[in-house]
Amino acid sequence: MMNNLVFEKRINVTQPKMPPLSQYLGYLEQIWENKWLTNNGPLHEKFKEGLKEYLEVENLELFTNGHLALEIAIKSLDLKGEIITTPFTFASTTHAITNCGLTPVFCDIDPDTFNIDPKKIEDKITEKTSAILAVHVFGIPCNVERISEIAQKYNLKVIYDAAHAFGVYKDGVSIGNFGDISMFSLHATKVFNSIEGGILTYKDAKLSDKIRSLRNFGIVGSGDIKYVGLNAKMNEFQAAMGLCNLESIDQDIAKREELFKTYVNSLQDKFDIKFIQLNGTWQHNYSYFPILLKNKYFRDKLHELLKKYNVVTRKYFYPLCNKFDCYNYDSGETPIALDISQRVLCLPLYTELTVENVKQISDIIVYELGGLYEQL
Ligand code: T4K
Repeated sequence: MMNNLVFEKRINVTQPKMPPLSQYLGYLEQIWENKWLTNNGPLHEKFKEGLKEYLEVENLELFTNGHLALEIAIKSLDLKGEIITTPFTFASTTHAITNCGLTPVFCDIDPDTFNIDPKKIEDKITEKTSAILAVHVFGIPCNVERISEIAQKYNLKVIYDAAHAFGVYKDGVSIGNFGDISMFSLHATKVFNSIEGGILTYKDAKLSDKIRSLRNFGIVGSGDIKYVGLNAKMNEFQAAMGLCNLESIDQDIAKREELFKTYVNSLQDKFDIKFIQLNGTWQHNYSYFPILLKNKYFRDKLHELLKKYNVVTRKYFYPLCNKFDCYNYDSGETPIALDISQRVLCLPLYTELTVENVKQISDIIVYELGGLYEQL
């Protein structure tokens, strides 16, 4: 234990980006003036336009959170039967499929990107398959070209859970432009937050009325109820936070990049630690800093040892979704995902962290892993 490196204040895996209070108060004054709190208010509309521009997409709607947005994406496409998906994700992805009355079929992942492995998708397709729900996990883009080819061949819809991928580009194209629909989460713990919040971006403009209706109890213009909808509307307080944070998003991502690269420089070639490999074909948002340890023993030990330094890491995503108590699927069918889930650890990464903090966390990791390797 290096007692001189213990943090006085706890460092969590993430911390929400907060704008200057005065900036948010300016929007609160507008809300007090407008007396319009939710249901497509003026800040909601302004935020929506700002996001369409920032994400470079034609069609976009806002939601109270990412999870309900994902359920609405599934409902809007009238999907039935089975959806092929990844088990290496947050519970939300699998729950959305199940809550919509469909069956998730788990496909293994690529060990380099942690995303669904397109080479294994075709084996999972049956006559009941209606869609692929892939996740750009940790903001790493899926193999969107190959997924699109498979979807066209078998006439499947493609939904991307882009909860982690706000601000990511693939070959110069903003990530929300792939597949039929993409969902972004604007939760407090994300690169870009509106307290809670979600976005759907989608290819077919004809879906707009249905998506808006599903978000508002299934009510259509005439006042009739056409769909079994939800209440998933974003309110004005959320939109205000989003508008504030949109002003600083490019600086926030640049700050994350600096911290991400500091981790890479401090940890590369140390004790076989592996991390996301950046390459020239995509632009990252530096949303998470997952590392892979040698095995589960080292991962769990390091997680516990770091707590003694007041550093709280997270085992995103462990256990796998196909190992949850509430489901009864065979996680043995996805051995690579199982292995990654047992070795992964996400280190703290957020805009208010300093380069010094990251160097300190890295020094602790190198020191403690050194101790663990010596005991081997
Ligand atoms: N799909 C994927 C792939 C997702 O990862 C998610 C959400 C979704 C869909 C659904 O999107 P949303 O419906 O959430 O928009 C967190 C988030 O709650 C969740 O949004 C996120 N993924 C998931 C990966 O992480 P927890 O259970 O780890 O959150 P919690 O409360 O433990 O917070 C994590 C850390 O953040 C804590 O150490 C403390 C810090 N924190 C958190 C909050 C809420 C703060 O400092 N301030 C805060 O206000 O799920």
